[in-house]
Amino acid sequence: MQAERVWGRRWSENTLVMARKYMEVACRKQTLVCLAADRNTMAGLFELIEKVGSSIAALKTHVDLVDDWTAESWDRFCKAAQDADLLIFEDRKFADIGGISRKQMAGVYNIRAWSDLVTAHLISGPDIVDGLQAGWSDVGRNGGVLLLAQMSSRGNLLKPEYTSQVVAKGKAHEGVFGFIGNGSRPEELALLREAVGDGKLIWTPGVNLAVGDGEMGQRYGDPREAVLAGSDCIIVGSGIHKAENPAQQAQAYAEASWNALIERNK
Ligand code: 5BU
Repeated sequence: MQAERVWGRRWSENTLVMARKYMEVACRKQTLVCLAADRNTMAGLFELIEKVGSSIAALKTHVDLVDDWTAESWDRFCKAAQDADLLIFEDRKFADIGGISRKQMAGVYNIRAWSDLVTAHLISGPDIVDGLQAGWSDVGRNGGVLLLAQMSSRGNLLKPEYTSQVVAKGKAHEGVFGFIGNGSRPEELALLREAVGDGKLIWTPGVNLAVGDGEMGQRYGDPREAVLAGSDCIIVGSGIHKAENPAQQAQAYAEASWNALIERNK
């Protein structure tokens, strides 16, 4: 099977349903790109799926930044994402105690009903992962939590000591899909991969073909270098959605990430 061959130990050491689903989608579409779909209108979001859906494996959302959000239009948007063979990843960065996080998976946005993945800080302790998993169970669905082990933004407070505790606790938890690492610093990422081993995935924001500083403290590193340092998915936002030709750019990121995965395996 192609996914097993391409992903090697990442596949054999990771049996989480959602992790394997991602690895299969990535192989089918030959891309390790997650698009950060940071558009604030529903029309803008639909346009992104239509233009770049075939070059990406997952769609990362911030459901609370859409100006004209309605439950009905979001439902259609999620169906379009599923039809385009995309995992849906709500970057909600949950951080509360377990019981409240479970409730926050419901509410107006009802994140548990449509997300395949969510992000969480481990600042409140490991019960947050149980709370989020209970949220998906409440509606009979499966999902995976990505824990923030590092961040891409300048001056963030996720220092190495904190990172290693997140990794130690996260590695031991079945409900953890993987970790967010800093895509802008390959050397930090390589250390994270060493600590994580092969049993969990690492996804990385802070990636752009134009490396350097971004808006308001964002930092960018090169997609190929991020994958070679141990990233399993590059999260790219403005590099694609603000490009003059988003379809062409998405394909460039797809090729850079996929070729780097093949190179990593040699
Ligand atoms: P950009 O346009 O490629 O800079 O978008 C990056 C996206 O990744 C954006 O949606 C952020 O919320 C998200 N992000 C990040 O940039 N850095 C982090 O450490 C984390 C998430 Br966690």
